[in-house]
Amino acid sequence: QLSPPIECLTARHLPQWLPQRQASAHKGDMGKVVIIGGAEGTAGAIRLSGEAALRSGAGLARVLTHPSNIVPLLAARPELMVAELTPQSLKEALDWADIVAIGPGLGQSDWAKNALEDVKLSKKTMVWDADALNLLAIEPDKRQNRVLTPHPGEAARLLGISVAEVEADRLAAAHLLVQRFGGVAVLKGSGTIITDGSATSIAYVGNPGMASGGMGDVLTGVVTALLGQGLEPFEAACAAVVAHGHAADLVANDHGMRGMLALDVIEKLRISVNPLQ
Ligand code: NPW
Ligand code: AMP
Ligand code: MG
Repeated sequence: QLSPPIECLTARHLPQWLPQRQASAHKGDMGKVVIIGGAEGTAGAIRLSGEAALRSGAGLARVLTHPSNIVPLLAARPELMVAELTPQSLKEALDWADIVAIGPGLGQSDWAKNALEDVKLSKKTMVWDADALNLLAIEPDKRQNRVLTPHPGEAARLLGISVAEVEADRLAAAHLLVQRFGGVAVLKGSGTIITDGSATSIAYVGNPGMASGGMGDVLTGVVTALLGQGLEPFEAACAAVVAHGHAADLVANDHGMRGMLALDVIEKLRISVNPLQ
């Protein structure tokens, strides 16, 4: 039996996923997203996800986080709505949101585990990253309403194999992630693979300048925002990976790769998520 072809994605694909906004667009239409994460000391991760969601066009972005992160986050990005992550705030936010992302900087404490248990009850479309994936590796489940964004280390934990085994056959690892956990898998790294188990794409964007802390937290925000703007999970994941990688390529064109920061990539998202039609 022949496998379906694997599509190779480049920045030229962006206009097909990211049409111009309608003149009548309003913030309630552009995606109400909630992003959950940021234990004590990792305000950075959740700030990067929240800011990337806004720079990718989310209409309204709420962040639920550790109380110590609230003031720094609001000072850095007043456009975000920030609140303490409690069972009550989470319940309200899950009712309000169109899309839910969880994991960046979340940690694996009981506080984190309880939040993930509550999120699991939601039928909203979700993005699981970072510590949400580490917790999923401990307590696996399968669901379709979810985009998973593991790096090879997280994929290895999810699959119970070594990083070397993931990297030896990235395509097989990505398919196995979907078989075991459902939904859409984004296996990050050079040549990011996106699959929903039937359609599969590989992204020819991005560069080794992205090998620095916080880059994946940015991708989480981009996927979440594009889901909020109505893209289907597989196309949102493809478009996000390409917009994110292309933004990093624009940074590299201007300044080179070494010393590239996640915030530099967010700055260039303003170009990559607004492709010329
Ligand atoms: P090694 O080191 O090569 O043996 P972890 P994390 C392995 C938050 N962050 N790409 C690698 O193996 C995140 O959101 C906060 C990547 C190592 O064992 C998370 O919540 C920031 N890894 C939390 O920190 C900025 C690869 O995987 C492990 C790999 C932990 O996330 C940083 C690393 O992964 C960060 O985003 C590959 N190609 N190949 C902030 N500013 O607040 C092998 N590995 O242990 O899950 O740690 O990704 O840093
Ligand atoms: P994380 O490890 O979660 O911070 O995610 C890292 C992000 O940077 C992912 O989107 C990776 O695909 C990307 N990235 C890291 N290193 C490279 C590389 N050498 N080439 C292309 N993309 C990379
Ligand atoms: Mg990460």
